[in-house]
Amino acid sequence: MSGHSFTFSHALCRIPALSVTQGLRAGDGENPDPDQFRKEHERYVAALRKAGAEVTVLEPLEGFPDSVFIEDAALCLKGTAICLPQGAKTRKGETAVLRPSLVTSLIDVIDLKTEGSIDGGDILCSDDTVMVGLSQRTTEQAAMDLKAVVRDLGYDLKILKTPAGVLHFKTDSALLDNETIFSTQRLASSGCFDGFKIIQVPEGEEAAANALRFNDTVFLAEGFPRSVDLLEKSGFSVATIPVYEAAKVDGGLSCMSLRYSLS
Ligand code: CIR
Repeated sequence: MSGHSFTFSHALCRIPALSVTQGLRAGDGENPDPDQFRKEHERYVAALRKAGAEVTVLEPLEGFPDSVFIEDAALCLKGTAICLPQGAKTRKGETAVLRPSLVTSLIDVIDLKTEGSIDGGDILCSDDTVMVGLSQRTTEQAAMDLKAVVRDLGYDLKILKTPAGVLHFKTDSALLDNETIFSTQRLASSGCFDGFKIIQVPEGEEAAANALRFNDTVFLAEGFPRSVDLLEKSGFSVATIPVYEAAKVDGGLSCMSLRYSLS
């Protein structure tokens, strides 16, 4: 089945908690406005529904300020969810709270057993390969342990490196189709995407790299006109979503959903 890494029948999202004001961030930028964040989140959910998915929206978790970034807690491959032990101290309990929803929604749920840690944001999947970027959140041990799990699901796993100072591997890259990756120059220049066609994110628009190919649409964060042009000229159907509040706590488009297929 070709294209299953970007073809989805379902998605899980979580409403931002009011405590998102305490969300982790690298700098000391301003707090997101929770009400505005929720409005943007509604737009995000509506966009996924319009793109053809049945979206389950989970209740906010006040005890976990970053829980809106649901992608970091699990990896979904087709109809199987793999629960991931996250790298940030304040986020470690998110996976356990999410697990019952995964059991309800997906066909199978596996717990990754590892001494290490790994965030979903560091995992980029094509149809047959799981690419893991080692980062401040993701350890080599966890990547190795994940390799054994995904092998049983028919995937090869490649261990790569998230650039220094970049939160997650997918902060800087997105799969556009089975052969094509949208990537920043700083990530692609490492040669990690050899074998793929690379569309380089325009200089100055690096924050557009966390795009999301979802069925026939490539979603981009609002505010990156040169990226929109470039992808449209490359033949992709592009739509933009406002993610200004998520960006204040280092979040982007891919982080706010877990995408999977039951068909
Ligand atoms: C964090 O630092 O964990 C959150 N504030 C942002 C997580 C973004 N997740 C992602 O890129 N997959």
